[in-house]
Amino acid sequence: MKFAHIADCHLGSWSRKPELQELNINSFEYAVDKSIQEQVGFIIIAGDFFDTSFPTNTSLLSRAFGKLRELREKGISVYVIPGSHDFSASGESILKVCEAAGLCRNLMDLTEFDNDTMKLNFFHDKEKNLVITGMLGRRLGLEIEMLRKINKREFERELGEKQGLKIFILHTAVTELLPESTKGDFMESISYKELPKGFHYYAAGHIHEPSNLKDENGSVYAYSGCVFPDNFSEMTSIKNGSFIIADFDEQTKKISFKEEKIKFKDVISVEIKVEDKTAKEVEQEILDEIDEKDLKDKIFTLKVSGSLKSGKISDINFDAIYKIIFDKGCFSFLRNTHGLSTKEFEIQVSKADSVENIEKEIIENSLKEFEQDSRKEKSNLIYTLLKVLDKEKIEDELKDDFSSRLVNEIIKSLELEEKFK
Ligand SMILES: [Mn+2]
Repeated sequence: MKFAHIADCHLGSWSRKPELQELNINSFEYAVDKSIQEQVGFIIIAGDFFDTSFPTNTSLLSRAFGKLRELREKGISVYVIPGSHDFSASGESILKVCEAAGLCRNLMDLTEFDNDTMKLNFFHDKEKNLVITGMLGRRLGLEIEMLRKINKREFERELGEKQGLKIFILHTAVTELLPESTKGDFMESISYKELPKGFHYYAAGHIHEPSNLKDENGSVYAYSGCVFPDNFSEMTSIKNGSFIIADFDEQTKKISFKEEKIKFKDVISVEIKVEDKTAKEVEQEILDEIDEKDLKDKIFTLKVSGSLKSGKISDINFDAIYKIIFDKGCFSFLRNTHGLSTKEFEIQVSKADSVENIEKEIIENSLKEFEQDSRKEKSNLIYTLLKVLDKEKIEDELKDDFSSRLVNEIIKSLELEEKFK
């Protein structure tokens, strides 16, 4: 039985870069087409299928749904779990809509969780001789606590009684599979050794770089990688997307798999450190770098960081730089100057490279004066509220409906149901 393992599609991401948003969805379509070609029996999407729990871009949605429909018509099942991005505390999300339309099976409902206990049920696809379950991803790695609450002995016993290909889907950071680039960053993670045993394949999402390991029983733990880099730093480090085609041998009960690259464009990256240079010198250095490069049809990333000796950041003529880049036929240009400051105006410029990291920095700084114990509690509260209040009103949704949806999500997220009965 062949199957595809896809994760972190983040459909709807790159909303300010339409050409990259298009490549992002192309990448997902490519992964599906390739899976059909490979005659897989089913496809796993291990979280962050969409970039938000309620995407509103209808052309994007119809393309995504169109692909899912194609799969259904070919008898290829799709199993999904929500990830940290398309998770919603109320369970209301686009994935629910997909499932109701019969386009995928959202395994989130296999989880029975309250604060003390955690029970995970199995889904049995008899036709495909498949036993599958999954644990959704939540923000800040909150799902790790849930994973640790599974009664493993009971769960493994139940699993042992079942026949067929056994798969566990997760959207969480596995310690042994963290990429080099995240070492040193604080990231909640769980060792693969702590996960319930007995599955043939652990289909993981959340870490966008592909990696895998095999344990002593031959079980495979794998990140398929994202289908397309999701931000500036991933564009410079990961550069292209990937997914996995796996094959389960019914006789030997062994899994073999190969990583499929998804690449439509080359990425060229330049990084300039400006220490002890004037704005004009930096501008010239950028121009010299560009001059040497063949940017035709490429994605070009430019990172400028450090503190200028003299001159203002605005003295660097980025308009002229843009023009030259696009005259060279560049497909998409990404610039990162967050780490650039000037000695003339010492402004605190965040070195964080994503909105999430900037939020994190601000929150951590503001919590410094609190005791260690209450800090964790307060930061959980802030992140929960941030996540819920991040929602936007859906087109045509009435104001009242929107606000009551928000209030309900807050009550649910903060577990205040008792008080608002
Ligand atoms: Mn992701």
